Amino acid sequence: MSQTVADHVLQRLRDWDVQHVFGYAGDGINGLLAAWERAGNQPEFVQARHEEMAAFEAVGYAKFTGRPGVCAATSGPGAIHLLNGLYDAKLDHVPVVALVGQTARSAMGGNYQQEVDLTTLFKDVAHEYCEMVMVPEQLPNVLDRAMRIAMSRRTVTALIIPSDVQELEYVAPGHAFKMVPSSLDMSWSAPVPPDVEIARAAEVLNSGQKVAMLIGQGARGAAQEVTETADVLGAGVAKALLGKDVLSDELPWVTGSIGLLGTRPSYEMMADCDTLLVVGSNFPYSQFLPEFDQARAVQIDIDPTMVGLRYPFEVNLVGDAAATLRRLLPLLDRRTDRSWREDIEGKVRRWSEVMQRRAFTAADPINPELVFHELSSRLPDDAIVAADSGSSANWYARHIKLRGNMRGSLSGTLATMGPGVPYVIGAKTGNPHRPCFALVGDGAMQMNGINELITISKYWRSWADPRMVIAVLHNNDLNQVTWELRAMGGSPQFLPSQQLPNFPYAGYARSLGLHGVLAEKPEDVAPAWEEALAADRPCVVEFATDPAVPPIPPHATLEQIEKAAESIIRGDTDRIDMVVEGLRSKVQEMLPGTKDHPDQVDPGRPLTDRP
Ligand SMILES: Cc1ncc(C[n+]2csc(CCOP(=O)(O)OP(=O)(O)O)c2C)c(N)n1
Repeated sequence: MSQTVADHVLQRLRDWDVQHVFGYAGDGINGLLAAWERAGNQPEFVQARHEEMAAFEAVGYAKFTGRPGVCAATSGPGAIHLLNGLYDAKLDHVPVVALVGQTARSAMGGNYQQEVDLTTLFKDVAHEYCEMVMVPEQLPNVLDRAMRIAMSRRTVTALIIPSDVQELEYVAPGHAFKMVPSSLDMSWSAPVPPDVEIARAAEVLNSGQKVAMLIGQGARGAAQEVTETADVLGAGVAKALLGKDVLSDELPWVTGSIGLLGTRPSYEMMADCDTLLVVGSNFPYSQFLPEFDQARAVQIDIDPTMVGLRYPFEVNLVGDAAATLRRLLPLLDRRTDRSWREDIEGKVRRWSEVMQRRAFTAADPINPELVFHELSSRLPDDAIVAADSGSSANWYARHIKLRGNMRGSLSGTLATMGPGVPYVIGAKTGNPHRPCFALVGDGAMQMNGINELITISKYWRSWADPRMVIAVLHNNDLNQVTWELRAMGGSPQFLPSQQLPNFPYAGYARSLGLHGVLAEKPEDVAPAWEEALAADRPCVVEFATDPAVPPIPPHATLEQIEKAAESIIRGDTDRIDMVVEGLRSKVQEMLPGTKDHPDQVDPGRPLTDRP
């Protein structure tokens, strides 16, 4: 029986074992939609509320399954809507393939309805591969290349298929001049640097006494090798946010996140080390790495275009993290003096106590740090966690202890608002047995999360484990930016841009047939999590959190907090509690049991009393 081009596209996606396509309809892809109907919805078309959400869902799917995400949208407006999600994939190095429609060939160039120059529009986001299908014989070659390039370069590729081409009869490329046949098979190999380069790296790493390691998502699959290397070198390991789930946060020498959202032990380890080993990380903020002349440094990265950035590395090894570390390990000298590592472990212990105290510091009404602290110990072993951009990214970075098989991610590089809810929809689509958690601000919920709850209500009954928890930090404020305004310029809060209208998140979830819980006081936080975890369906937990709790960077000084306080005095409309909360959080780090008073800790003592 004859096939249309659209039938062939879906057939080829199935051949690539693509099981889901996240998308939204439109007449620019009507040919594909008709083919989907004929194909019995294989691969399954997962309908988002908005094409940007479809793209985020493809990114979440790819991040949490390791398989390429595929999304589809109509020509013109649908294709334009995909873009932000596609940039999120590109910047976080996630394989996503976009299939978009285009006006019919006969109308092209005629200023026709919905005609947008999609090749130019997608040329940046899909710069490694962006092709228009003009005749059937281009397939399967262009689709195979789109899949292969997205996977091998961990990037975005796009296929633009004009609407009339979708409905043409499919004709395979012939054994002839100017025909390009294609095949599916592909084997993966892990590059390893030459021995002589590995020996150069070993010389650098053996020369110092105080070794700091930084790992990112490129170290995924190398947890064992990273652990052994850190052990031999007596090193501590900091994690860039996208690599947070690579190594357990419960290991005593793991200092946790780094950067503005990072921990104090990571900050101090980088400030004091004499040697640096970076594995699979493109962490951009070099001010959180050692001073340029302070440490001898080695980098390992699989991508030759990404080495040598961020720090004056002496040796840049291009190779797979696990395979390269395995070659490196026999050349490394075991450090017999363990005092550097013991010092790091002590700082990690004390930081954990500080975080506990910060979580239990009083706020009005709920301290957001308490919300994350109470979730951390309750996360099931196979949990998948996504944080949105906003203050929740800070609390996710510092308070959530990922361990074992858990996975976690966020928009690490684009840092866009809005991926929290669609990421877990993508995660759940690919991992229907795993409980998923989205940690989202009220601004991000109002931007798009609320709408995507409708998508959850449409699909949740098909999930093997229906547990999906959407936690909303209801603070009526675009809080992260409010604090950035305060910290950077000491500028007062600009209410027309920062204040958010009220919305009943839990009530709205209930109206959709989901579970909804409202936590209004600190005592409600733990029971709210318990209720959400025990729910027989997806649940929105709305926490009435205090916008006055500052996401303080690890190196913030009391003077900087005072500067923020100044903005309030100069006209910031928020309560004077801002000053009090900021100072109080900082003071938690100075209390007995912290760096200055290591021996007098009482971690069990909740500091719930207000001054
Ligand atoms: C698409 C997009 N728009 C704007 C921003 C800038 N931005 C970063 S965080 C943030 C505030 C987020 O507010 P909310 O979701 O309420 O979380 P909160 O910080 O209050 O916890 C804004 C506006 C962004 N990163 N992405």
